[in-house]
Amino acid sequence: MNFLTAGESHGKSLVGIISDYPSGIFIDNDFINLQLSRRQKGYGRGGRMSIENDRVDIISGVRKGKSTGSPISFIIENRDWVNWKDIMNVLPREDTGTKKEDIFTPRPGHADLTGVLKYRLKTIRDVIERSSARETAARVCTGAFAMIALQLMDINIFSYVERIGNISMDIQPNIDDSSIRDLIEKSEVRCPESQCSEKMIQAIEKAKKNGDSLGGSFRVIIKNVPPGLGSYTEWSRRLDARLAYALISIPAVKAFEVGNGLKSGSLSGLNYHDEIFYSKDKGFYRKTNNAGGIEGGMSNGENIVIGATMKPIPTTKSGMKTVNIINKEESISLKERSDICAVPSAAVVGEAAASIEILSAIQEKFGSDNIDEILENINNYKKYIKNI
Ligand code: EPS
Repeated sequence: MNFLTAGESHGKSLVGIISDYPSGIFIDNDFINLQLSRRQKGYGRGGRMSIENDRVDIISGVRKGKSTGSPISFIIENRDWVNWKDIMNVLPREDTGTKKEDIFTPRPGHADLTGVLKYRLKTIRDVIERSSARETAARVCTGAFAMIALQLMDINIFSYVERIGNISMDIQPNIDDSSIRDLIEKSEVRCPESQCSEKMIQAIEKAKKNGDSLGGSFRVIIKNVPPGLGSYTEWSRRLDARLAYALISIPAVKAFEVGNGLKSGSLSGLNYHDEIFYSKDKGFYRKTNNAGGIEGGMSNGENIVIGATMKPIPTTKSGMKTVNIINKEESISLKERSDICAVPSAAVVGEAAASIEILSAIQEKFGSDNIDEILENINNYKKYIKNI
């Protein structure tokens, strides 16, 4: 599947177009809306989230509840738009001359300065409307379509937050524990360890008091992926590289990891690599998963475990030193309403981004027109592997 998103943070709405989505899939609007609401949650979010109530409005590609194979298009309305109608007017009109419209003090760490230079824009407003992480609502919506398809293949995805600021989980949780997903969803920071969740919330509170912001790390787990998605044959087909692209493109994400990738450089080969075993009912399997379910750029049949680190949000209440782009005088950076910490939301976006890549890789291997055809091909492949 391919997709394109459009829309400004305070424009009328966000828009998405998905092409090459298989036909014959029942599209559950409630499920999509649930994913949109999960993205809106998380301790540390700013005032915008109490204005919005993100809901999908499907425009095409679905008839009588089922995908038809035609391009799917959807809209997510921005409720806040009513407060921005003049500033965001698409028709020619006079500048409002307000502080909200005429922004000249770029935030260190944001797209502000380079965006203005690159597109020859007169105000930073033109940059931040699109570079805003609000775009990720459209990505979560697209990802929800992918998840619906993946569920039919018994592939499921979840995420958790392992670090916020300098608070991190001491040990990795048991991702095969059936209660873990409940613990994650119950935590306001998507951390399965309750004491750690509390400490993370306190850290966010402290940052808020200091007019500061926080980043952190999250992990995305994808279970029951058949071996052989992606390929070692060409650089652009490597599944780990594609997942890296999907996660790094989430605003503010600065680092990506597959399994124990960050530690891999400090371990010896004998200690890092996952030994291979065989049993009649499991087939080929590993007892460890340092590779995060990907070897040679292909899924190997184990859980896919990927991680990403998000930098602290560049909009801070205190502001930072910057230069006014008009008079070139030293100044303090733009102070707009923003989040203090959005790592829990980024984790939900990570699930969506990974789902899109996994479904695309499934379609490459097993076909893309119709869901029944894809499921038949997967079953045949699984039978072949079992009887090998
Ligand atoms: C966001 C909407 C934005 C920000 C945030 C994410 O709304 P507003 O700018 O109106 O407060 O809360 O975006 C950023 C942190 C950013 O740097 O752009 C959302 O819907 O996720």
